[in-house]
Amino acid sequence: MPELPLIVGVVNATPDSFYDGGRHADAVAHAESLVAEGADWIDVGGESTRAGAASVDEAEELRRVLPVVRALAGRVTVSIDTVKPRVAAAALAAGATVLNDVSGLRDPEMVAVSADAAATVVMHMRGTPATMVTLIDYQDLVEEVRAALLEAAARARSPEVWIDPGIGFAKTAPQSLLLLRRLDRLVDTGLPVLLGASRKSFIGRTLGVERPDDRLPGSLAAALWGAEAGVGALRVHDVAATRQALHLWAAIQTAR
Ligand code: HH2
Repeated sequence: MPELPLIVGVVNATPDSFYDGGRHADAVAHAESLVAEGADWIDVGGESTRAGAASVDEAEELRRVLPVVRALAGRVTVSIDTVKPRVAAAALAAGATVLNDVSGLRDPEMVAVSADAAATVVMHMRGTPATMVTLIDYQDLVEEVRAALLEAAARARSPEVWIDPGIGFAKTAPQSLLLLRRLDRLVDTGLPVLLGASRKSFIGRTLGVERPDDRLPGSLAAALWGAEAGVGALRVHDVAATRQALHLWAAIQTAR
């Protein structure tokens, strides 16, 4: 069997995430169900990164994420999706082992916290979720994203570092498509690549599918594309469906 990318189940303990905000009143139960569906890794976040999302204070973010981290720690890989060093530190102390920083270790305090993680995911973004929609002028998108990710990865102090193109973060829909087409330029760094395309707006803009609820087919296409390109992990909302798609992709490759 070809090596399958890890499936990272998204758990947003938030009321306002673009797809699942407020959908799962009990974030621990939702995380448990994603583990039961076969997630290899759970990514827990307590603050939405969607453009224009309200910011959340540290105490509230911790109140949202820590119960999920504690419930899963030791059973499955748990990452903490935050840009706040103190939230990251507390989640790592509570049993998360991976730091997922969508701002790509721009904060020196976060760099220090990464020393306490077994692995760090550095994602590419420009500005902040509040400003990123205007920061979309690139001379050479693919090479600039690659260079920025290598710089961010070099700052990490954890033994393992993942890079992530940050689909939809300071990128238009055509730019997100181009980054997907050129995933080879991230895979060829030799660093493991994490891809988060699940239910994102580039699918909606490309295909005219307005509601995130209706974007599962496009999400599965992006996941399989990523698998084919050699990414190491797929960050998805739909674990069972992604797993089925990946397993069929793998079965076809070994058919004889
Ligand atoms: N995407 C989102 C959040 N965190 N982290 C990484 N490493 N890669 C991603 O692509 C990524 C991420 C946005 O998706 P979601 O968590 O579903 O929504 P929201 O930020 O609104 O909570």
